[in-house]
Amino acid sequence: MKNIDSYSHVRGESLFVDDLITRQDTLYGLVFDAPVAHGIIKQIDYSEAESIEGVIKIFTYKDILGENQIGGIIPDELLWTKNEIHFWGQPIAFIVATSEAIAKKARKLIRIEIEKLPAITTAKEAKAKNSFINAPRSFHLGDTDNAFAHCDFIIEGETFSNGQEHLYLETQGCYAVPMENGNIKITSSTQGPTSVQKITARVLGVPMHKIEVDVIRLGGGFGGKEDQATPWAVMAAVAVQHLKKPVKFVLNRHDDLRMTGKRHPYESTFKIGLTKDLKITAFEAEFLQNSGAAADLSPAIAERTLFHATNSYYIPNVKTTVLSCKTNLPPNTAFRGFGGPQGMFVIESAIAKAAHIIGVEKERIQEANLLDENDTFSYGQIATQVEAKNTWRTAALNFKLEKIEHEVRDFNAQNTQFKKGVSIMPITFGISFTNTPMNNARALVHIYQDGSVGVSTGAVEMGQSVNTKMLQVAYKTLGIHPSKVKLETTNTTRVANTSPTAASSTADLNGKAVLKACETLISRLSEVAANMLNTKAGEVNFKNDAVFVNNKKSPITWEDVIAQAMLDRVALTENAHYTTPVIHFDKTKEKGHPFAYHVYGTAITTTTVNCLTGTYEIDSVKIIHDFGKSMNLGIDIGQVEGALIQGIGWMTMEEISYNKEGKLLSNALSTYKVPDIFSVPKTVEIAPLETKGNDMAILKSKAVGEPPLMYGIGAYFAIQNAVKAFNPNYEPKFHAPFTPEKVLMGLYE
Ligand code: MTE
Ligand code: LUZ
Ligand code: MOS
Repeated sequence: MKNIDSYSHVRGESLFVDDLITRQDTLYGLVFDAPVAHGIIKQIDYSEAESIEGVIKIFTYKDILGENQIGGIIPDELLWTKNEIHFWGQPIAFIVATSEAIAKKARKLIRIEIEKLPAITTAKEAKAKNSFINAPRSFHLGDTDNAFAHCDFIIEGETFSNGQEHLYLETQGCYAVPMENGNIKITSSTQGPTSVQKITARVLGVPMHKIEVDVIRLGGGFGGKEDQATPWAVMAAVAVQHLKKPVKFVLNRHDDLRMTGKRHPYESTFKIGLTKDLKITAFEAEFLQNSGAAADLSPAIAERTLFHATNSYYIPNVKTTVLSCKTNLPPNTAFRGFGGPQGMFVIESAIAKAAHIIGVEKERIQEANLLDENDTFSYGQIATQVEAKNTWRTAALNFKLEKIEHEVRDFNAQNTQFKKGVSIMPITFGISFTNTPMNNARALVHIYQDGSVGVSTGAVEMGQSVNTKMLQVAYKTLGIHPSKVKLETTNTTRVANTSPTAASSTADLNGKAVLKACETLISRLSEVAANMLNTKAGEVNFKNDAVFVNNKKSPITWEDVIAQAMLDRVALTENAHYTTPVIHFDKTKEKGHPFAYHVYGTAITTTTVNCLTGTYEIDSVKIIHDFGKSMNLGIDIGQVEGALIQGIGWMTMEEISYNKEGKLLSNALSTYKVPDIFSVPKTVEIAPLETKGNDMAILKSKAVGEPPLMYGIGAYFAIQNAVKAFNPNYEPKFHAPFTPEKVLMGLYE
């Protein structure tokens, strides 16, 4: 089954926000944003900008009829700021003009006077100044103090991992159109149509039913449109409310890079304790999350850092704390992995440092501590269907790890200018929104009277091919040809109160709802068919567009049954609601069973470092991944490849840079390097692990969107091993990304 979008994608026919046919009277929006990171607005003069022909109106906080509040988890973020500026790029006003060019011209004519205040740009500074988003969170397991007292080795250290720009190919954008009676229809490039609807209604001061949000598809989201697609849609909607004309607002790349939040940088400290047999008996970490100027999703992301702080290792005594530090950067936000990767980089760094000091290979410590069946995670969930050791051993065996390591040692013995390094990166990732109530979804399935089918869900297609998976669930359950099923746009009027497309859970949650709806339809249609064939409903089933009785093909087709159902006045529409069973979490105790299941895998990464220049190539990444029973291996392998490269980018080359004043310096693709075809590994091999799958995964096909990003962490340690092979004096540092500059300094320190 191919991705159902591939045909229109390669022909350039797929529709995105910017492709919509606009109404003749459409106006264009542009944000005027703060030119400093922290300060008090003394005065703004819009008069010159407003006087330009074609400028219709410049909107500010004064024009908000509802609440000037767009915060999701915590109400701490204004749509347009009033008099205080909290980050460089913070929206102050919204220019609406007859063209984008005119709006741009007007923006340059706005005069602003600001009293500058000192800006906090790092999490450490924020901590020193007691600047936090919310109270810290801590997870505890066992007794670390007691365990450290009995360790043979105790190693402490610190780590830094930088932010990461989402760089979705399609920038943020929306098109808001006035309908009758003050209703507004917004087409948005959002992962969270319901968030857009809810916050728009709040800011406009109207009930949610007045706002319809439609999402065709996204040219990538990667978490960057889970919360941060909302403000642009709300701004356009405020303008529509006042002007009663359609407003289009698609951010240009510079504005998008400057005004939106990114993956959170983390500064962390760790303390790890091991016994002589290399068992990790205690682990403590403090994670300083650079949250930016408002909460956004930071508290949830911080929480996931704690969930993944021990990766796929069993550590009996754990104490982890995360502090969401408030700084004067754009509010950082969801990014594939959602705080998990930042947590996992710290434990991997702790193990690497311990290995260096003890004088053993990192992989010996890793292997000695892999999770086993019935081990307890620090948050109290008992690990079941664990594949940590299985993926590790399968990778070592299938990819001939010993041979790889032998070849690397040989190579390093024979070469001085070039050195190779290998690393092994096991991963585990919990599947479910960690906020239990969010684990729900609905599907609305219509069978039309000609037998064709329309499926609506809360799932947003953003390149991960969730629509293809939904279509697979529908056609398989209904027993009809895939061409009979169409996936509708994601629309709040058809499927309401949805969770965002996120947490890798979209296919599971929405797929289960589709399954439920289709099963109900089939049981109803079985009665119709049984009547037609003078048999019992229990003996009827639907397959290959035909009706089968006791598995023998009858002369009756799918279309015949639908036609008869119409005559019998049988409902051909079904709406189903699914919630994940089993899961729960008690935040007062920080214990529970938050995840439906975990995904596992192991990657072996090999790199070659040029020890004259500090540049490096990733030779190969070989992965054994736990897909459960993949329902579409082509799509799932594509997800692993994409996530892996994105993870390698984060760990090796993507360097977000703000200056001391909080200005984004890496504000273009000339100053921010993302992986291209030349920097991807020369070989990528991904093999599925044979497992039983999990009943809470859709058709036993496990969630795949985020977990493989963390294979990219392996690249950091492979490069580090190559540096160690060249320079015996190198003191391992854990400061990502490991750019060629840092490699070069490491080679010659
Ligand atoms: N794949 C593509 N092509 N584009 C994306 O934006 N987002 C990722 C992942 N894969 C993304 C992607 C993220 S952050 C998540 S949470 C999942 O897809 C969401 O989709 P799923 O829940 O259907 O896996
Ligand atoms: N979003 C969210 C997420 O709101 N909750 C989560 O647990 C989550 N996990 C991963 C990615 N996005
Ligand atoms: Mo993904 S970070 O859950 O959008």
